[in-house]
Amino acid sequence: MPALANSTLGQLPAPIIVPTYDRAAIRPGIAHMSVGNFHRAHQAVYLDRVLAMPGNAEWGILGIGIMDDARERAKADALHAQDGLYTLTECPADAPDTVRVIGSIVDYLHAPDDRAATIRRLADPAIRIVSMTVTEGGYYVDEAGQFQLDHPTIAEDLARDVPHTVFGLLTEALRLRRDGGVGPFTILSCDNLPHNGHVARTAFLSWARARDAALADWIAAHVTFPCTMVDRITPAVRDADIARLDAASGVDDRAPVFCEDFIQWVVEDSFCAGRPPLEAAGVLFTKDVAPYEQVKLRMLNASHSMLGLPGVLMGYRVVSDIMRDPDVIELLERYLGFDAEPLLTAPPGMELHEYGALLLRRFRNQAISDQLLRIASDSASKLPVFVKDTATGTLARGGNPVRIAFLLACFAEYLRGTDDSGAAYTVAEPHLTPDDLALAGDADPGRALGMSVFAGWGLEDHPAFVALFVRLRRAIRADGVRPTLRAIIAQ
Ligand code: CS2
Repeated sequence: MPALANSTLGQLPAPIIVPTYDRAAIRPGIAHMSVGNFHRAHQAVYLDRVLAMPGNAEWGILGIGIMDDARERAKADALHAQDGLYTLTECPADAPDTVRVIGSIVDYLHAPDDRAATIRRLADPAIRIVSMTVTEGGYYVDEAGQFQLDHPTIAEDLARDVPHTVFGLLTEALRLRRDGGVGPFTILSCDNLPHNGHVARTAFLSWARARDAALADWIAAHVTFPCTMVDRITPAVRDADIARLDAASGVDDRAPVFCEDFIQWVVEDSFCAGRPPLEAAGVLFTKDVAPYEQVKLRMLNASHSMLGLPGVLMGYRVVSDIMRDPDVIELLERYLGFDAEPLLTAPPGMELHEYGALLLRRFRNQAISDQLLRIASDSASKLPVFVKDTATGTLARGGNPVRIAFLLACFAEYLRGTDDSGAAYTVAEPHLTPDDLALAGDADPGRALGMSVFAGWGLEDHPAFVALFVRLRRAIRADGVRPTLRAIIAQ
């Protein structure tokens, strides 16, 4: 098997699609902070398409790893060894997989190796956009829309000469750019958050203001923060997946990615230092991203939580398996049709019921085995983003809150770390505090609604909802998720 690198691109097995552009001529114009699998299956694909069109050589990607851990180190080593190349296996539901080598990441820095050098690199005038995928919980903006300056991670970072967080790295790079007369770059959030550009603006301006008010003023006046809606289901890649993907492709790739064939990116057209012609690569530019992101977060991502949290407790581990369960399909259809859709306004050209049907087809795709534990992970950050507005909206309009109460009850039970058959799984909840976990484990099942994840939901103002939540948690504990689900399904 050829090891993937620039020098072996010509020797790869025939069906593999390889970059046709001259990678040596490509220069980074976009820096991407935190190069996860999602970025590599999504934004990097759009840029790969842009680079294949003539005249766009200044829009390559400089990947930047920010986490100081062994996984990020290994990723940096793999991408360096492979000249930034990797295979992406796209898996349609009803056609053979396609393997393509993505060439848009032309350089990669592991920031913890030398953060001052990373900041200097971000001050290079050639970098005109800095995009980021740092997860829902990575913005440190609380339920009231305030940046958490007193969070230990942020407070420590503000005290450092050379900061570690994405906020500090970019702020210090913007200082160098201002002082050097270079001008700003656009900061482009690609995380699943409503108004992600506004959230990013709050986070960056708050960090900068706490560091240097004059610099914050300059950033506020010059940097733009477009909102985006991003979508492509991209499972986690475990060691067994690497072996499987490499055996199927015939390429020795240390960092392969796989995903569904669906892809969507809706972007607010507000770039302060230019942008690539992404519309020619399939990106939709619009003035108002909000309706697209609301629909995606409250339908797709919330449905995912609706599969992940009950599913893990029922013993399922992959989406394609749970999508064969008629009880779960009914739960999902009712959630979408009766809970989520009535509160949404479809963006132009979109019909909500069709969108919901397409989601179910995407989830049913047997060619990707997306992990329910991936989806369930960090639910403390995800539920406020994916489910809160549907919950508060349903309660406000006097709708039936039973499916939402069931989901929240499953979340509280999921935190115990064993499923209904007693099998243990790993609970990955980096944003829950020991106090939160104590509330979840309290003998009184209702106290779980006091966890920080539910701050600002106003659930305590709805005693009937609290009573329903308590009843469902007791039922799950006594009988398990399946009988509890069957009992509520017709309600
Ligand atoms: C998932 C998302 O992590 C999650 O909870 O819902 O990663 C989802 O797969 C993507 O947003 C799809 O675009």
